[in-house]
Amino acid sequence: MGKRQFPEGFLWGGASAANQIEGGWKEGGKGISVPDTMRQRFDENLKDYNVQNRAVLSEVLKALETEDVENYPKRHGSDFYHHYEEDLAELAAMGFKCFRMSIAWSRIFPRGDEEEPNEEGLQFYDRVFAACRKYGIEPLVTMSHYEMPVHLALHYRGWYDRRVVDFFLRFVKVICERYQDAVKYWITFNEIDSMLRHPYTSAGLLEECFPGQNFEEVIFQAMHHQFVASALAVKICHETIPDSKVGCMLTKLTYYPYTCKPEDVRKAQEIMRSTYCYSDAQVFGEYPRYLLTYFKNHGITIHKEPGDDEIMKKYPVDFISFSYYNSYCAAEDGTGLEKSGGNTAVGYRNPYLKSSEWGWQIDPMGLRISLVDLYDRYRRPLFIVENGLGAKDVLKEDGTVDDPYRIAYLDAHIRAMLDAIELDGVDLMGYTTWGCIDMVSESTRQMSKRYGFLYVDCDDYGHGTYKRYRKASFDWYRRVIETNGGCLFE
Ligand code: BGP
Repeated sequence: MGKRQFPEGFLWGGASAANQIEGGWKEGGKGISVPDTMRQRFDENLKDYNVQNRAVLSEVLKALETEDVENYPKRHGSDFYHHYEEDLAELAAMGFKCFRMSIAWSRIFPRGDEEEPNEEGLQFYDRVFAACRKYGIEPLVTMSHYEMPVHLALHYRGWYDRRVVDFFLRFVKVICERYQDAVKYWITFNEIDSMLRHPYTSAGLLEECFPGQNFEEVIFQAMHHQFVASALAVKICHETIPDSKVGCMLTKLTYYPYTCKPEDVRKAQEIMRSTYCYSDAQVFGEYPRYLLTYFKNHGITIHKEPGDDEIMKKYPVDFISFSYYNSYCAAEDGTGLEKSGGNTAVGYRNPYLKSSEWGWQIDPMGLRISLVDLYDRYRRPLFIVENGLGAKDVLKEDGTVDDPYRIAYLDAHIRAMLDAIELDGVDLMGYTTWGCIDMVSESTRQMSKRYGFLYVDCDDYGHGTYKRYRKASFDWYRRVIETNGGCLFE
């Protein structure tokens, strides 16, 4: 093999989400969003691997009565709202080709059901995209990253209500038209599959709002609405921005059989299928037969409007994007096995792998396996839009942060990506590491679970100067991008 390098034009960069990075929760006419109502959970045992339990209505209502920012970390984020210019300059200094971000729905439609958008919110993103352009950074924009206006969750019961599809499409139309010259790459819903694991975050669904109903059926109904909305968002995007590329996004949950016992292998297959079914629907444009079988066996009935099937079929996605952090083990009978945590899911601990401080098992080979599985299944370009290591970094007195553990993690995953491209023939468009600037964690809402190349001086309660400091990984990643990955093989 000759000199090892990533393909020309590979989109190197980093990723973020408005609700975790922006702060400015009430500025510029922004409405209150679902994540603004989510309290910190530092007092809980975060290692009990049950960090994504379901939200409760009374807690949400309580949140709406308080201006407290300390205990509602998504309200302060990393204050990107006021730091975007310097942040993008720093990302450009690292050589970023691409920056994944989301547009907060509640900045554009504060309640979600207005007829007209909030001009001030639109202007904020005008400025962000202008800065991206200035630095030659291609934005990759998620239309919905766990951040619906809370009004839609409480007054319409979230994505269960069909009218929310129309509200969302109004938002999509507005942002596609407004940013047609600025944004070419789009993602419709972040981790669409996560709705089953955290229905309030993903779809504004609170169980108490559906008394007497089968809540799983409610979730699948909301999921159907997101499938239709996603397909129509692809349509709007393609019609408004002819050279645009639109992707779906899934949580890549990679499960291995705990042993070679056929029962364990079957169990792993079952779980893997249950994560693929959402991308199957968005790529093949129809419900996979095994999901329909599941509905039948569990008495789940989805209401479809006439034309929904045709819409899903007609507007599939252009690429498949996904998050990958770790792998899991599956066993038919888990008695006596130790659990391990991960990106919104739980599995059994793999004795061959090490874990992060949050118990997520580190597995670069699992990324290569995931890439091959996805590419063989879909034969469409893939985009890794989240990957990284959440760790407790220490800012030293001289303003430096040593994070060799992060460099080691990313190094190994990037090598696995290149193996997938060069040895396994996978078509990979790009790589945006998660949380390139430190931001509030999604699952634990901690600031101290850091992923970035830039350290943000802010603690779990939002106290600090919010000043940014380059970590050791900053220069390392700059070199990786500069050499198109080549420096890893020198
Ligand atoms: C994904 C989400 C991100 C993100 C990431 C890391 O599920 O799309 O929003 O935060 O996981 O998870 P955490 O922040 O919980 O460590």
